[in-house]
Amino acid sequence: MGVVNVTPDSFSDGGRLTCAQAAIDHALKLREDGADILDVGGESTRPGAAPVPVDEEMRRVLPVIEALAVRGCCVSVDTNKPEVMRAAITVGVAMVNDVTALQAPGALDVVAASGAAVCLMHMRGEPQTMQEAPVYDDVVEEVEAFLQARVAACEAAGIARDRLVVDPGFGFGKTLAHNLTLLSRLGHLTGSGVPVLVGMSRKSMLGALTGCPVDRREYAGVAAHLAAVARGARLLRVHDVAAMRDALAVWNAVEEQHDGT
Ligand code: HH2
Repeated sequence: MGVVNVTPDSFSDGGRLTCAQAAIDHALKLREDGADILDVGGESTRPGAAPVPVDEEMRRVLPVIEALAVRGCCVSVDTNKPEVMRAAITVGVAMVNDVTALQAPGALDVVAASGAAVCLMHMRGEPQTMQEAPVYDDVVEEVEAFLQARVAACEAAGIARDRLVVDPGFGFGKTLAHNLTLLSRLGHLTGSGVPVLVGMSRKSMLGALTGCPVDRREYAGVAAHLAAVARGARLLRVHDVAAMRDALAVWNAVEEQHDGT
């Protein structure tokens, strides 16, 4: 999954794709680089980010989604607003990627009434304050319990299990230690049968581990995402698609060769 942020303030690429044509060109390049899904977002969720009004978010994402869908791309919309979800589904998204796991009033119904897939992500708190002092008794158990509850809520609302993807939400109300615990024990989530998506691309956990600024975290991101694949992750949300594609080509070739000895 390639990241297409149509925002002025995203943490790693804000302001680079604020006009629709630049975002469309970038997304098409990501597809050429090997992305199977293009994730279009119009509101940053970085720690401290300011909320964006519905109209403005729609103005940012809808022309981009429509242009990509018309070209046959598989597009997801990164939003937590039911109004944006509904409009994005109308212009052709195949998936709703919601960092609040369809908890907004009406969100479950909007997705249930469509055929779209959905990514349910765990976040502790809200972007404005989520990194202040996140505390868990057992981060893996708590994230797993939350995601299971959201899967159950989706099923109860009529969204079949085979339309669901879950995501532990790296960096969303989590310290470096929480993120590393979740990554190292990702097998607890991938064992549930619902495909797991992970997104660590360029995030501060990689900066903390390497000392690299946000524009030099590509290698660290590849390593982190391969660690997730080794533990069963099925979808990777990344900015640097070409690097990830090459790493996966090598990884998959080795896995296919492996005869269990
Ligand atoms: N991370 C970000 C945004 N959306 N969605 C899912 N499912 N998982 C993630 O880990 C995730 C996400 C944050 O990254 P980015 O979009 O690059 O930054 P910003 O929120 O500042 O636009």
